[in-house]
Amino acid sequence: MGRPSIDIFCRVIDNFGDIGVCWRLARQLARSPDVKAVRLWVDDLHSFARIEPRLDCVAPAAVIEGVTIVHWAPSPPDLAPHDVVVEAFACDPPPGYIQRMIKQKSLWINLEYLSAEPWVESCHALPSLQANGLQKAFFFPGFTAATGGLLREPDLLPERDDWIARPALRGQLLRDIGLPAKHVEALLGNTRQVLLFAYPQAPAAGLLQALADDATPSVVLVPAGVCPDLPRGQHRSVYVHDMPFTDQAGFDRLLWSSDLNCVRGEDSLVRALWAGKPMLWHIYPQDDNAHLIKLDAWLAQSPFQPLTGELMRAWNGPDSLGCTALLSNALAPTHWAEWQAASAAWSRQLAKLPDLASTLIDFCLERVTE
Ligand code: TRH
Repeated sequence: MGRPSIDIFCRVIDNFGDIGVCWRLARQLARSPDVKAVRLWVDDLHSFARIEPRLDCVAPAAVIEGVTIVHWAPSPPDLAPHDVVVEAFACDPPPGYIQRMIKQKSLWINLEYLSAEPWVESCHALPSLQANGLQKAFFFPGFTAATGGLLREPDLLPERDDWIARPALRGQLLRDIGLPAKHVEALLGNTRQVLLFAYPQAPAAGLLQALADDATPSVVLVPAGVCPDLPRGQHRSVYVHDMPFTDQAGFDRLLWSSDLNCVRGEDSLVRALWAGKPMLWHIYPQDDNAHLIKLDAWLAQSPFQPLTGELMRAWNGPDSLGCTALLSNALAPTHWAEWQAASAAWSRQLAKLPDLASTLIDFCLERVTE
């Protein structure tokens, strides 16, 4: 068995989740001694640069952390395909490239979106012989051992614990995102830190109300452009800070150090799970409310109390007042302690499962010879 070389194709549909997942996966694959080379094809370098400031948007190709980045422009370069070609979220590699994959007998993998729905287990890793003779497999991330798992770097949790143990690093990060000194001091004391990353329709006003009604003061960190209707600045005991986008490492650290993480999409959800703190998931909205089925499937796998599930559903609905009432309940000491314990326990439990990059490499090693 030889070490496979791997291509990843990423089309940015909207937001940052597509490139967020692909970039984490590409870096982890490139660090693996079992992988020969990794190339990431991306159609939208500007979105990529928002979460990876080392990227030069005008350069046609770059190498960062061992990953060769290729701009997937309308006329992409005629490169020879690697042993394995991962298309993220059915993004369709260019037709000329697929023709070359046939000659090369590349293994074709479609990396699917994350879902906790039960059918995922029976579809994960299913092969499908294409009319052109290529083998294609459907690879599903997931929350159980019968799926491809979740993205998690090998040292992530020890790294997290080490970083949390050093408050000076946290203070520096908060200063780096422009938080005024008195709020940095407050957060290093007993003030609650909330990270707010949600879609524009989230009942963020309800969150603000519940936090302001609570005895503990809060600082809410909101990435630029997120929840645009939520006023920034001081509101009673809550300070809402508009922060610049950080790279993914900085984003993870903000999640690790927050008391409450409001996340959205799929990559920030997974990273909030690794933070092991109470979280509110604002799931990516889909037609016919298909996302609410996914939310329920995820809640069914979670260790959360029914009240937390109710809160999570309210966070994904339009009722700001209802959300305030449920969140105020959840912030009350007994429920809050339960929520914290359940979040930490789920994080530990999920971390015992194989991670997505490792299951993908094992899958490829079984099928690719040098
Ligand atoms: O940006 P998103 O809303 O992406 C969405 C979802 O992935 C959704 O499932 C998909 O269908 C849709 O795009 C097309 O949310 P997500 O998935 O959490 O991705 C955000 C990424 O941005 C994640 O990798 C973290 C990163 N990020 C930073 O690196 N720095 C930051 O400051 C912020 C706010 C985010």
